[in-house]
Amino acid sequence: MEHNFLQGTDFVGITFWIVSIAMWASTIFFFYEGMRVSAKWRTSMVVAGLITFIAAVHYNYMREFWVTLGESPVVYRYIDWVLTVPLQMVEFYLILVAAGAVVSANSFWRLLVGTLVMVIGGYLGEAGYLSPMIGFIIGMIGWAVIIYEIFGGEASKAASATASVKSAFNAMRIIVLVGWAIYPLGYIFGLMMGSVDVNTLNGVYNIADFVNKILFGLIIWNAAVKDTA
Ligand SMILES: *C/C=C(C)/C=C/C=C(C)/C=C/C1=C(C)CCCC1(C)C
Repeated sequence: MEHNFLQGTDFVGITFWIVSIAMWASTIFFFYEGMRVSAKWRTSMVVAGLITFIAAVHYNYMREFWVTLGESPVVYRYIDWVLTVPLQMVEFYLILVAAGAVVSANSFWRLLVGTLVMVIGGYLGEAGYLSPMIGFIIGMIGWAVIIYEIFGGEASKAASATASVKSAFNAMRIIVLVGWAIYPLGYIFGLMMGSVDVNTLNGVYNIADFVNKILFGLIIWNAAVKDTA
């Protein structure tokens, strides 16, 4: 029987469904909780909710694309990332400001340019405009710029801050270093092993998005609630 509904054997399709619903639920949670934290955290909570909201909309399309065609929803995935990854840098910047760090606009622009190079490099490699290897190298350069900036550069110096702001800042650094590392792994095992493995690629990306958007928002929420109390 031909139909376009999710099959119980389509495990990657199941992750698309779970992540899409989790993104909607987290969005409601972040917006709602944002109303009860202290004023200086509200923008951060709104941005966390915008990130999961943008992802939720794209996951609805990606899920249908995958279930119907069984192919990688490359364009939707990267439109999502080109919006949400820079927003995460905005979030990082907001935490720094809340932490009392003096961060120049230049530092913020370096973070932003790093994310764009990373995402555009990945897209060109995945969509076939460049070889997967060249796209990967460009993407890694962008990521390296971000890592340098938040571990060694100006944005690494969170000055006077409460314990909860400091722990939020550290957790965000770990997200960018460890949580984000899941994506290049998906790219390597999905695209660079001689043949394209769409299941590995999308399954790994879906798990990574769950960690880096929802867990990321929960870290900020946790700091905001503790700091408010
Ligand atoms: C919400 C979406 C997020 C946080 C997406 C993050 C994406 C990356 C960290 C992608 C990284 C990549 C490289 C470092 C190398 C080239 C391939 C990419 C684009 C997968």
